[in-house]
Amino acid sequence: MSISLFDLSGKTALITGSSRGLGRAFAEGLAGAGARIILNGIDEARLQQTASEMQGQGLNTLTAAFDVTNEAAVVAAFEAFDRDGVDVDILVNNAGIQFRKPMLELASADWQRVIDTNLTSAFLVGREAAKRMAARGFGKIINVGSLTSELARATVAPYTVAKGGIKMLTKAMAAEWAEKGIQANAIGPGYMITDMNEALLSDPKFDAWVKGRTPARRWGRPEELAGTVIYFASGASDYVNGQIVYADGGMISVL
Ligand code: GCO
Repeated sequence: MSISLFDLSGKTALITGSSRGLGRAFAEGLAGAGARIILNGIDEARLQQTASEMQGQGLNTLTAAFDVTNEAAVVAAFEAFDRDGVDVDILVNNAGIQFRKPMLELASADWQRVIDTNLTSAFLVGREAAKRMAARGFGKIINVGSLTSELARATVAPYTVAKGGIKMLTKAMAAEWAEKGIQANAIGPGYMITDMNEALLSDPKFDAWVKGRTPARRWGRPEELAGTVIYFASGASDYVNGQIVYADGGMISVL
């Protein structure tokens, strides 16, 4: 097996929501495999900080600050890539927020905000990327799902619905875009050590539940997801489409 199957040299990867958390881990992993990285977020200063840190590690990193929930901003961002001669070969639809509240108390605006950020953005950015990937006959789209792509947990309904939608959007992308040379797949992270999960990590009862419910008996580290994303971004997965791989310490596989 040639290791070059996983070599991303000469490829450019756009990772949405990548100034921190899982998105940053995906960016660093793909950069480590040779890809040029375009970081995305809405906070330009934070993006620049992350880009400077990655450039300091010798990683080829650009930034593109735009709101992935704003269709006009997404279209404009890709038009700018076109003008600059930047081909997005790999797209990681990672942007996402969490909002924990029982549905009986949930405002529709909060519901909509989560759906827009965690699901609709993957369609908006995926569509613009796929238009250009199809013209070149090549593209890799990796959507970021969750354990909640399969199982529901109380108080995170909009997140769960969005992540379930991510799994099926991935299959819909495969249905329409595989013949155009695009492979669309998804990763389903387990309970990971991230800022988004700080409230859970600092709750002794929840921490104990995660460790008891996960066969690996621990939370995951963001950098542990890099291998799965590199696999889906590389030539190693050219005949894989519409799949979701759970990197979750085994949680989704056991009662
Ligand atoms: C929660 C967590 C989860 C994890 C992850 C699990 O409130 O249950 O935020 O949603 O972040 O998505 O796969």
